[in-house]
Amino acid sequence: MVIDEGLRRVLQGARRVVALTGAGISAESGVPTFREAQDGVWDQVDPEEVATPEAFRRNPRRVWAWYAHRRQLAQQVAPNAAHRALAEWGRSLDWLQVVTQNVDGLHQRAGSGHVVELHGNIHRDRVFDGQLAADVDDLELPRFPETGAVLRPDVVWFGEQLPEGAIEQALAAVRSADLMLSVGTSAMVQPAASLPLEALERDIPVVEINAEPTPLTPVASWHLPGSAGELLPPLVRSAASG
Ligand code: BV8
Repeated sequence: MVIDEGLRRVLQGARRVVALTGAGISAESGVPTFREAQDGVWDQVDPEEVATPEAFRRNPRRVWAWYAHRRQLAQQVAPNAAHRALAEWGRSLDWLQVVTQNVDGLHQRAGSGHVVELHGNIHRDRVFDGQLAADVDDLELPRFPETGAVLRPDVVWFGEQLPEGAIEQALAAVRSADLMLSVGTSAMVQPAASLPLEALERDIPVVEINAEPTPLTPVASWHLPGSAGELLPPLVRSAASG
């Protein structure tokens, strides 16, 4: 990978970094992204149709089956070189704030100390505060022991607000950063996808690392095409060699 002189200078001068990450950073750990064909049993699933409160209201068992499957996958995989490179870089900077759209918890397992989970965490449950459809057979759904209330995965579905304070924390980090990365995200889901644009509006350089071009590519300061596991370690080494 060729790191041009301009990018090298920005990397070596960076002290406060924000890294926005998406499913692509976990791909090399073996976690399928939404955009790829779902693995095996879930190749018919359209996430925007299943990852919604309405889908859970109507068919909680099907939504739970998809999340239980993905939770098990996430428990079986390990962080990859990309997660580890961000954790390592964070130890030599004033700070590195990970802002992830992923729910797999792999950044924390890799040792990143500052992680904002914009879309929740698949390993946690919370009480479903909506109303299941009248004809739903709600037997065998996971329930909160003390009250018997139906549980749901503690993730953010399409059409739902992000966790309290998450986007504010992410924006605060972007506004005081001197460099922003966008790694392994299709840069389409809002409000996450607006964060790199906020950086660019403040003349904060944005480096995109992604396997394919995205709507961010034309405006990013640098676009490094390829896999996060291959591109992030040398990029962090170049930053640390300053
Ligand atoms: C909200 C958790 C307020 C659950 C997820 C119209 C216009 C604009 C916005 C909207 C609109 N209509 C509705 C909206 C709002 C909506 C939205 O943005 N929709 C999109 C589809 C247009 N957003 C919301 O609803 C959000 N809430 O806005 O609240 C509100 C309230 C009511 C009404 C309106 C607004 C909540 C969104 C959160 C949804 N939850 N995940 C779960 O995980 O099950 S989103 C989920 O999909 C991910 O978190 C991720 O953010 C998103 C995309 O998934 P993928 O594409 O797989 O992953 P990613 O984007 O990361 O892409 C992978 C990339 O990696 C690819 O580009 C690939 O090339 C690359 N790659 C692959 N391998 C590698 C790689 N790159 C590097 N290395 C590799 N090895």
